[in-house]
Amino acid sequence: LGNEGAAGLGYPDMGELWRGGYDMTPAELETETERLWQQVKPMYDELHCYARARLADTYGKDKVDPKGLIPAHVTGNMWAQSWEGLYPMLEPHPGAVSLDVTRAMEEGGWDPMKIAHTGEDFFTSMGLDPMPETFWERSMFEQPEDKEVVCHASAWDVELADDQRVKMCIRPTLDDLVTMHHELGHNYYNHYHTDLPILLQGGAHDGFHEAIGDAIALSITPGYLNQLGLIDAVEETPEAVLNKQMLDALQKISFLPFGRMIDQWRWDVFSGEVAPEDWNDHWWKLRAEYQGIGAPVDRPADAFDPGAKFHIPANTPYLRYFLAAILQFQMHEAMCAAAGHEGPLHTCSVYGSRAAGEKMEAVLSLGASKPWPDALESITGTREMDAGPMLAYF
Ligand code: X8Z
Ligand code: ZN
Repeated sequence: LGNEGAAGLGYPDMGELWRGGYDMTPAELETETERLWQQVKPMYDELHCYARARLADTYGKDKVDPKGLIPAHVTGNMWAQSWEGLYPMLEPHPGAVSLDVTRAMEEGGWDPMKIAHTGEDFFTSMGLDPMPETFWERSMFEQPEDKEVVCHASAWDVELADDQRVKMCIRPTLDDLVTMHHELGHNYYNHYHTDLPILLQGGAHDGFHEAIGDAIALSITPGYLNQLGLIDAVEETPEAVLNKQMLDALQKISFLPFGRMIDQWRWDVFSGEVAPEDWNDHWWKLRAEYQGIGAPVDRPADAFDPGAKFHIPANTPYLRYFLAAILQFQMHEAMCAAAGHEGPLHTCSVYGSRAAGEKMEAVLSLGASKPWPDALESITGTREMDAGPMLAYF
């Protein structure tokens, strides 16, 4: 059905339509995606190598092959898309620094409203507007008890008239604190491009929309967490730094091949290159090729495992998250430079920096009114997506 709609708009299939939104040809976008993936792949390979070795030590070589695929179910994430659940096992220097923010949040009474207000406070500390009053009245911050809802977090601009809302089932975890910033990133983009003509209300490309809140959340450093009272004062020992870098890697680096493969699979499905009877096998082939992840058990012929990932039944394109994973470090680096940060990138928090806020506002206000390289240039000074800052961060 999607392909029929795409054909009506003059595209060969829905994959080409999706790849058509990046100010370049669909084919160029494929090349660009592969270029970025090759830039970060060596870093992912190292993380994968370390993880599978430690997993093999823990569970035994008969369960995890130290030279093979990591079984999907041991990562602590339903889709093996990020591996922070493995942190306690992979912590390089056990006990060198306590990063158990989730426990502190549970004990410190971090309810959904406190998490939402902490998120907004970050943006306003940079001189950005507060969210409209209606945001607080009309959002869903908690899982309701009296009805079923889709808990996958989302941000909404109802009627494109600055009626900003989030729909989340916020729990007191570091993960949800970060996701709160992610969603607010969408709301802030919407808010700042609200005066543009409707066709120009959007991100410079969809990866920009996904990157804004994450770029802000990269400033949730140990120093900032300490300011929030969520961890003890941190000493920057090499061991403590390495532990924090491992936690970051398990969230950010582990995600890269997942972000890359989801739409590779859909591009192949929509183009008809893979027949319906091979859809599930192709899924696991790409999981192995990109992520080095294997199915926990043999999959039956009639399985449809992609259907378990929200964005597949929701028909939400996914390449945006791969691009955002890289772009957010470019934005972070640029905001840190504006804020006058000195020292390694991973120690930078732009909390309270108006100069960084101005950089951010410049991109947000452009919406989709200029080709994305112009928007990127306005914040970073470069017109190319580049994993350099991500590599520098790690
Ligand atoms: O779907 C999301 C956001 C909503 S746009 C919560 N994300 C992807 C996912 O959960 O799979 C954010 C990171 C990747
Ligand atoms: Zn998002």
